[in-house]
Amino acid sequence: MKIGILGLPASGKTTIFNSLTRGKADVGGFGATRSANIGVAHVPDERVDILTKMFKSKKTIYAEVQYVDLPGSSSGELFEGEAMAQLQQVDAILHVARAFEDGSVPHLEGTVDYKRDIEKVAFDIMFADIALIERRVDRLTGSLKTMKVADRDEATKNIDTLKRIQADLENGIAIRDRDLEPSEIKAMSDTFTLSSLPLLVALNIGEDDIANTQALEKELDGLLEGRLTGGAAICGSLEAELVGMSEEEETEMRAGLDAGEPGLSRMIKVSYKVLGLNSFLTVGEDETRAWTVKIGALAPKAAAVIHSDIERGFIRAETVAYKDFIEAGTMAEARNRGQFRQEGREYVVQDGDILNFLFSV
Ligand SMILES: Nc1nc2c(ncn2[C@@H]2O[C@H](COP(=O)(O)OP(=O)(O)OP(=O)(O)O)[C@@H](O)[C@H]2O)c(=O)[nH]1
Ligand SMILES: [Mg+2]
Repeated sequence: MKIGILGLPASGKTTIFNSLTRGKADVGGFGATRSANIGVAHVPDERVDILTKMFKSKKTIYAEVQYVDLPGSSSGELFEGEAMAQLQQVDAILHVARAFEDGSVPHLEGTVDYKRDIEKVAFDIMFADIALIERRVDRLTGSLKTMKVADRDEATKNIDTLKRIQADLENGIAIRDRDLEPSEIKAMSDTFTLSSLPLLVALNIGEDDIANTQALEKELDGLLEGRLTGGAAICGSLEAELVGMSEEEETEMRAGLDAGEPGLSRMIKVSYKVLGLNSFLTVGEDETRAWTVKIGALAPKAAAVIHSDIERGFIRAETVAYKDFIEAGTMAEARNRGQFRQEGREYVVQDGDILNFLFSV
């Protein structure tokens, strides 16, 4: 899973990217990020920590989310050059919206107003799509003349469909908010669009607002009514400070602030939910590990995440739900309780399943 970070100049994109990925990219504002920063965040997962201890695993590996901090332009143009090329590779967009007040950091619009900025970026995304679809329609229309008659009908239909989607975008309907009909999916298949991607918002709040986090997130949820959207409030400057600390120092500092669950953890969890992802777990002396699958994935698809050979030679999966395993305390007891199950190809993997695949190649 890969998430592209964008937002207005100096909204704190790189600051939040650094905290998510424990990176050290240059911050500064107004064009400080000239080329994309790419990094990986670990998905915090207490289950992985607990299982590591129980199995005395030598290694602990968390699920990962890749973040790309997109280069911006000082004029606030979001979709030019390298940024656009990077966006074609992402599974979701993360908009960093500035909510912190700081006189020493200028704002493109002169004032801090995250509602306005969230609306503007959502609008810009749709506006970019209108241009992308227009270009596609022009190209298709241009090629009609030289097309075989048999293909022309189909192409004409696709053009009409694209124009309909464009008209809806002009009326403020993002592609992620539509139920695409099969004909629409087909017409769109060669057209890259941005408003079809899930849209996440990280509200970059000031330190004064940390105590207000819950109320702000509630408000943010109200602003993000559309489908495939979600958000969290993060205090960029605090998180940036914490990245440099040891784990003990960090825990102590967070406890002192009464900030609750770190915004970064919530952000990653919201991303998981909006993208429709689950984690399954594998355990053993060598390693305890979390893996990412799409909700609804069948056992062989989950096996493929580990290795294509395991999917190819899939025989069956042995599984116990994390919760059941913890209650039972050992695999043997889970077996006694009938909670250690054998599942076949049609099994739909659940979040928190501890899985072992039997396969032969
Ligand atoms: N007070 C305060 N300052 C912040 C916060 N987050 C970022 N900043 C400051 O805002 C400035 C811009 O931060 P960056 O993270 O570089 O912002 P950016 O969006 O990546 O900027 P560009 O890549 O240049 O568009 C820096 O001086 C940061 O230190 C915050 O939560 N509070
Ligand atoms: Mg930056």
